[in-house]
Parts: sequence; C-alpha cells; structure tokens
Amino acid sequence: MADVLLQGNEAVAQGAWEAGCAVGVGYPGTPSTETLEAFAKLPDVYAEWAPNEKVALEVAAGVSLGGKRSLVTMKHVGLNVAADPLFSLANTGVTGGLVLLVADDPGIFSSQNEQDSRNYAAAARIPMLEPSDSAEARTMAMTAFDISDRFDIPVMIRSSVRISHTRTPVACGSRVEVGRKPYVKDAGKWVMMPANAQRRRVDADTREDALVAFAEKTDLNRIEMRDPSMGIICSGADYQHVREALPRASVLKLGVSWPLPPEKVRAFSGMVDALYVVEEAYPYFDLRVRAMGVDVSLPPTRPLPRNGELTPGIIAASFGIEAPAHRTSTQSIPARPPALCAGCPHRLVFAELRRVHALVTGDIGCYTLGAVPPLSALDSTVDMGASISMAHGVELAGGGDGHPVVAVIGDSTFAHSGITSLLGTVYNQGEGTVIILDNRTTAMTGQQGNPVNGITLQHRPSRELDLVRLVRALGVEDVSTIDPQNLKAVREGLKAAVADPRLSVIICRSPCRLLDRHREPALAVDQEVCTACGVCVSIGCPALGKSSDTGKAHINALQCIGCHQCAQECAFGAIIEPSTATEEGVSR
Ligand SMILES: Cc1ncc(C[n+]2csc(CCOP(=O)(O)OP(=O)(O)O)c2C)c(N)n1
Repeated sequence: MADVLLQGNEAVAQGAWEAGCAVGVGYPGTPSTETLEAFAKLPDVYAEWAPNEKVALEVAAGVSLGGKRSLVTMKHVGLNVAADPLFSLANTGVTGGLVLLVADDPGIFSSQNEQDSRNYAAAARIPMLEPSDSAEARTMAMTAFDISDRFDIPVMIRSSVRISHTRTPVACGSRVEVGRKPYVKDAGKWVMMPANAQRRRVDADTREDALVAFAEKTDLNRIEMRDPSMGIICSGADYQHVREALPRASVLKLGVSWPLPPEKVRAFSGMVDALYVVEEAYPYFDLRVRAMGVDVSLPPTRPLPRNGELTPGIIAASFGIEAPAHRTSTQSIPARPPALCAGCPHRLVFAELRRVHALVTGDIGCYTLGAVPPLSALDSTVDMGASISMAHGVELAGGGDGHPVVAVIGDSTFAHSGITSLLGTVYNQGEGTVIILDNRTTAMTGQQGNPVNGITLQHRPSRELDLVRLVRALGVEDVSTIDPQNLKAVREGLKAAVADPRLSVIICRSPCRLLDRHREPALAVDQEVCTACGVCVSIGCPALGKSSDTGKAHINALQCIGCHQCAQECAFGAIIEPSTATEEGVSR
C-alpha cells in the first residue's frame, strides 16, 4: 500500500485500528484531539467523547474488563483528571488491551501549564512509548496493544505538539480482527480492595522486572553509532531535533521512556567519550540516567533551557554549533494578540462583568480570552471546573471586598467538572453568581459535541442535557436563561443577580458564531455621529478599531459579521446598517 501523509495523532488512530482496537474514548484537548476524531471515522469501531478524562479512562477500563481492546486519548492536563483510575489500573492490569494516548504541550502553546507525562508513567509504573514521527506513532500504537496484552498492563503513548501535528509518511496496513476475550469472573484482579490490591502490588514488582528486560531487548530503544566522541540520549520530537542539529552525534533513541533499560544505557555510555541527555523541559531521563551511576555531561557552550520546547537551533547553540540556517528568520512578524472572534457570544458578558467591577473566577475555554485587554474581566483561570469552587473559596475568605463575586464557566467545562463544584457550593450554602456560557459546543478545541448539546462524536442519537433542570435539581433556586447577544438582557440579568447575595445561576445561551459561519452584512460607523467616546472599541471586537487621527471608531468590513454587539453599546446610534448610511458620513 502506498505511503500516506498522516499527523502523529492520525497515525496513532490508524495503528490502534490496525491492532483491532474496538472502542475509542477520550476528552478533547490540544494537541491530542485529532486522535479520537480520526479513529471515529475508521470502519467497524465505536468512539465517543466522555464528559471528562477520568470518565474516559474508566469507560476504557470497562471495555477492557469486557474483553475488548480500547484506546483512550487526552492532553497532558487531562491525565491529572484521569490519574485516579490510572494508578489503580496499573494494579488491576487489563483483560482486553488498553492504550492511552497522552499529548504533552512543552512550551505551553495551548494549555494552562507545562507537564511531562513521562513522570506519570514512572509514578504509576505503566509502560510508556514515545514515537518520533507518524510512522512510529502507527507501529508503536500496535506494539502498545501487544505489550498491554503480554504484560497485563495499560500502556501509554506519549506524544507532543510536534509529533501530534506534523504530517510524515506512513505505510498503512489492514486491520487484524482481535476476538473478544471471554468473560471470566476474577475479583482478585479487578476488585481493588486492600487484600487484592496488596497482592496485585507485589505482582507489579515482578511485572516491572519483566518490562525492564523487555526494554533492554526491544529495538524500540536503539543505539545509532556515528561519531563516538559525542553520545546523546533522547526520545520523541527531540530525536528529530538532535539529528538535525547534531547529525554526526551517536544517539541512544529511547522509544520506551518507562521503564528505562539500564544495561543499554550503560553500554551506550561506554561506547562514547561524552554522554549528554537532550530532553525538553524538566529533567526526566537525566535524573534517571544519573541515578544509574552513569555520568552525564553538560552541553559544552550552555545548558539546555529548563522549560519550553527545544528546536534544532537551541540544541545547536548549546553545543556551540551554528544553528541550521533555515531556522533563523530575520523577518519580524506583526504581533497578533488573541481575541474573542467577531460576534462571539461571550463578549458582552465580559464587557458587563467589567462594568459591574466583578471579581470573576474564570475557567478554561475560549472565554479565558475575557482576561485579555481591553476586556480584562477575569481574575483567575486555574484548571477545568475551578471557577465555581474558587468563587466559593473567595466567599469563604470574606468575599470580593465590595466586588460582586461571579464564576464564569463554559458548557463543556461545566459538564467536565463544574457540576460537582456547583454541588459543593449548594451543599455548603455558598453564595454568589455563576454564569454558564452555553455556546452549544466545545469551541476552544475545535467544536466537539458535549453532553450539554447532546451531539455525539459519531453522530449517534443522544439527548441534550436540560441545564435548567439539572441546576435546579442540584438545589439552585434562582436559575435564568438569557440571550448573551442581547446587551439589555445581559445587563439586567447580571444586575439582578449581583444585587442578591443568594446563589444564582445565569445560563447564557447562544451558539458559537463559527458553528454555522453565518454572517450578516457588515455594519458601518457614521463618522458624523461618532463622538470618539471609545465605548464600542472597549468590547474588544477584532473588527473594530479607532482612527489614529480622529479617535473615531471604524469597522473592518472583512471581519465584521454584522452581530450588532457594538451597535448596542453605542449610546449615540453611530453604528448603523450600511444601507442607512450617507455616502460621506460612513467609514467602515
Ligand atoms: C483537564 C483538561 N482537559 C482538556 C483541556 C482542553 N480544553 C481547554 S478548554 C476546553 C473546553 C472548552 O469548552 P467550553 O467550556 O464549552 O468553552 P468554549 O471554548 O466553548 O467557550 C477543553 C476541552 C484542558 N485545558 N484541561
């Protein structure tokens, strides 16, 4: 079969499919999202989005208990959410093979933090494979299922932005049909009460020994001897960067990042004059290789950075070598600060929160952009679901010093982990206002369906969550639904909610404007009427700007989608439909 260009994410999906994986389940998160989306399109598989990563891993555990192979996908922070079942599954092991794709974000391009999932593999003692391109992503997905079956353990595949999103050639194969393993009741394996868990814990030691023996032998860990004066230990995307920056260096490429092969590491160290570790962010191999009693040298010119993504240029500079020419750009690119899209239904909510000087505990989603100027309306964003629990905590600390306390959370995030936070606030008689921004999608990660809108990954029948009934059932008496594109409704709804200290929930429901990409004719500014007060510009629409000489507003007709948010903000009626504008007075 001819090679095809696949992203690393798509290649993991392809490999899982070829390995006979029957069920895929995950929660979206950059850079992992395309893995499950690609898997869902392959024939003869079932795939679903779970409300969060913990649920996803537990569903996969059930598939495994039921005797079939499953693939779970998430981003690195999702692994924190799934950590509870992860650590226990290292004890239970599997019945049907279970593979977990976790995609890291070194450099924090689209996350709330930088984490290295290899530390989870080591802490949970779950084998981890690290592909360096899409072809390896495919074969490692297949190998991961074999290891899972053979060693009775879930297996993780760690990717990172460059591997997940880079397209490289892959030779795809056909699917192997793996039959369902018959059901056998085995409480000693699957019921993790202390007596059973203690026995399985001892088995985990024996398994670790067997996995180390595997890591020593497998050609996933390979020594590439070139110039013996310099030996580099690396994995994943760093392997490609090392090959580009230091093409003559000898390399120990670790495809298995847990457990490590101490004999192979020592052998490699004996074959080279100086041994280096090249890895992104916080040391992982470095600490473990040193703990084996092997000397690790520091790069001769300067240490590698302790955070962020590596590039061939950074590696070359550390080793005192001129950076590969095509990596240095002399062109400066204009800054393009992130902003809510034109017509985004979140915008007016943040403009009004700023107006009432609220202390706003935010959450994770497109609406995190409510934190950036000119809206600057958020006080915190920590992790998914934290908005509501943190608002409760602020109240416990004495409130917002005169500022009303408001939690803001998106629909997908509310389903992910906001429900339990709200339950905690109700249970403990908390106060304040919660705004659920229901834009009918998980917009930030590329518009996945979620339980609030009832759209499923493979477009199977589902049911939309009735948010009002759910919130009432949790015990909130004051629940209202408003259209966030209507400024008056947002203003009055918020005013009433913050005036009353009792807990209230406002559901702001209006679809993300990118869902159907519908646009109305662009609006225009009547320059005769505009007073240059700047109110319209302060809502931060990318289609609106201010003239540098007159200070008056103008609209970029290419970006404006005619949502009328700015027109509602203008007290002078200067923002108008183009058809009502006079030729000379109008500036777009
Ligand atoms: C634990 C965790 N899982 C996944 C993500 C990736 N992620 C960022 S925001 C988001 C959901 C956003 O959807 P929603 O709350 O509906 O807000 P919207 O973007 O639609 O405004 C997800 C899944 C994350 N940051 N953290």
